[in-house]
Amino acid sequence: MNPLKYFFALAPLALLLCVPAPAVAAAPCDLASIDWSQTTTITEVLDYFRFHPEELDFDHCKPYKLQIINNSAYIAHAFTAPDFFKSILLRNPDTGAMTTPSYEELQLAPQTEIDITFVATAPGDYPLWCSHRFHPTLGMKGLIHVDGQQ
Ligand SMILES: [Cu+2]
Repeated sequence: MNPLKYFFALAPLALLLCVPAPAVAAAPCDLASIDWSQTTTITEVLDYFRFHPEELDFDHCKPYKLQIINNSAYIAHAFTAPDFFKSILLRNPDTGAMTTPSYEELQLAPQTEIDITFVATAPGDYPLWCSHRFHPTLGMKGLIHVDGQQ
C-alpha cells in the first residue's frame, strides 16, 4: 500500500487528537437540597469606570447573594452580562420562588445598590461589561467565572 494513503487515513485522527477534550458537563443542580441559610455574600463595586473586582468567581449550584453597588457620585452604570443572566436562577427572598432573570443587565443610578440572590446552574466564563457608551473602552469590562467543581 502506498504510505501516502496511510498518511491521509491517519491525518484526520491526528487532528482529532490535537483538539482538547470538551469539559465534562457538570451535574445539574439539585435545587431542593440548596441550603439558603448558607448563602455567601459577594460585593461588586462599580466606580471610576471599573468593576471591583474585575473577576467574579462562583461555584455552580451554591447559593449566593450578589450586592452590586454603583459608588459613583454622578455617573450611572450598568452591570451587563446577558449570558450570565441566562445561566442563573434568581431566588425571591420573600417567597423562595426560583426564576430565570427576564433581563440581560441591571441599570444602576449613581449611589444605588441592587442585590440579587441566585444559584448559578451552568459552569463557564461569562463576559461582564457596562453598556453605557464608551464605558467599556474606559475599562468597564470584567469576567464572571462559574466553577463546575464541587
Ligand atoms: Cu459604566
